[in-house]
Amino acid sequence: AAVPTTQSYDAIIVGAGFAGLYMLHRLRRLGMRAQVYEAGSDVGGTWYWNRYPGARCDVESMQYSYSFDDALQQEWSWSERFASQPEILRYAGHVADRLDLRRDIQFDTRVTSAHFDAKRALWQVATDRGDRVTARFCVMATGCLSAARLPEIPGRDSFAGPTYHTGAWPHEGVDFTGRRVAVIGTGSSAIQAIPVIARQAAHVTVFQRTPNFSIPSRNAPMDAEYENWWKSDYAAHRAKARAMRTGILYGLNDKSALEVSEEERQAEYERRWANGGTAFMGAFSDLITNRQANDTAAEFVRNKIRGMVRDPKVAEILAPKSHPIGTKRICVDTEYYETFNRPNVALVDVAATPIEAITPAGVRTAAGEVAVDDIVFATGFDAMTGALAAIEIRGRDGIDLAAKWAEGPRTYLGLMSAGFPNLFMITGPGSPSVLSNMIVSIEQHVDWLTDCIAHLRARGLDTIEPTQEAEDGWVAHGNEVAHRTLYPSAASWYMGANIPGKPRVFLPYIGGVGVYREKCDAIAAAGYEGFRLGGQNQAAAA
Ligand code: NA7
Repeated sequence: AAVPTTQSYDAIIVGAGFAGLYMLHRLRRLGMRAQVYEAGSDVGGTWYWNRYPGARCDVESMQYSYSFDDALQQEWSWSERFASQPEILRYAGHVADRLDLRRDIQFDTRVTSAHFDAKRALWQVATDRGDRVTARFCVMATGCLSAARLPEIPGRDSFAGPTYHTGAWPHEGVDFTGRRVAVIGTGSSAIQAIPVIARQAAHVTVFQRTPNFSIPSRNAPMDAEYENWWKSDYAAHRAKARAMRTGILYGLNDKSALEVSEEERQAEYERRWANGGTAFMGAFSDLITNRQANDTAAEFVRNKIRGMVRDPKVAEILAPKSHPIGTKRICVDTEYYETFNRPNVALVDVAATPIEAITPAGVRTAAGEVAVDDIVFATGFDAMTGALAAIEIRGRDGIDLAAKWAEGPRTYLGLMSAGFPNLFMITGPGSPSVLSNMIVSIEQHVDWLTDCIAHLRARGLDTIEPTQEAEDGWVAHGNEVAHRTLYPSAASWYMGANIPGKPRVFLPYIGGVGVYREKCDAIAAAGYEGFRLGGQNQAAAA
């Protein structure tokens, strides 16, 4: 039997991470009634769930924060160059308190479906707690790396001991003292967690399928002078960051790696290696577009790995050779490679000897069984589309979003999909999202959406929806830009390659944060070009 709709709102926001929090704040300021549903018991999104040891942001803390409120950015102090998960979570909590956001957030609640009622131009939203509500607008602030994924390994659930996924870590923490631990995966999460677990556990066995390139973070307590430099002119620095390709302010060299001497090239890499962090990829302008240029950076890092890891056989297994550097998300670490010099750490090359099964006692590969007490799955996420696919989303004429996206996501600007009026995605597929400083991209989307909703209201309009033509054009453009780079050559989660059966489509927009913002702004300035705006009583809504 149908449960009656009990509440109506102007907007429903799904998720109370950095996107949902800021969206709520902005809609309130428009005088709208918005309700947020959040699966976790508190705010923070990614930083609420990913509590694994060593979890840390790979964007510098002075840049990984909201910029919309100067008092907020001035009063908050980060204790380290790269903030740890607990500190970022405290920050999210601080923002929620300061803006009094929690009173409009219902926690421990998952949205299960969202259906568009075309007659009334309203979204009907249902939750796993029995809520049945309606709203004119529905904003998916569901995150890009929020649907944790366990691999299909035979016997996976037969293991006798505890298992963990980095993206759903127990809140009380895990004590690995005296224990033998298996870590499956060597992506960003594993690379942060392994050194910390290895210092505590009796023994760690790392199961690596594909090695990754990682740059030392050179993390350190916050330098007071550096903090002051940012804060003394925060607005100007932020403005510069917003115009950058990644939304992160750091020095980009506009020279090609191939136009300089070997000496100059090595010096540039050395300087960036010593500085630490993802700014390494800014060493030359053509690292992600020219394979030969890329090879020089990749070989530099491989040589660093060979220098850090004492056993040459282990070093070769750790040195990535199958993908260009940067085409899988570049990792940032603290003593990752050095950890393999520890007597209590072993590396299993799963590419050579694949995992055959998980047994009650441990992990069995073609090379034999490794007995362990705990298994840590650092196996990643169903990126960018997984969280949306988990909700039954039906637009006009009952069309199902997952079905529409069966061959890969189709959006206009990564903000909306044709046939789904008033359904917005924050940092959706087709926007820079995971290729950028997420907070910069989140603020850009939320600001754009707020202006868009204000525009509709000012004109007495009810709906906005992209045209099929605009969407097709954007998808084609996104593919075209991606294929000008080396990215599609790697079997990465950017390509959907980590999920068996997921179509291979380059998910984020690679044209750059600054360029993308200009496009979005120009489209708005032209009266929301490529969108159809309608009113309930207007023929245009049909
Ligand atoms: P990632 O980057 O998707 O890494 C997942 C890792 O797990 C990666 O090394 C995978 O190897 C490995 N994996 C996945 N399935 C298996 C199986 N079946 N057997 C062996 N190894 C497997 O996820 P993270 O959580 O580290 O990082 C995600 C993002 O979060 C990160 O980029 C930051 O933005 C934050 P593969 O490469 O597929 O061979």
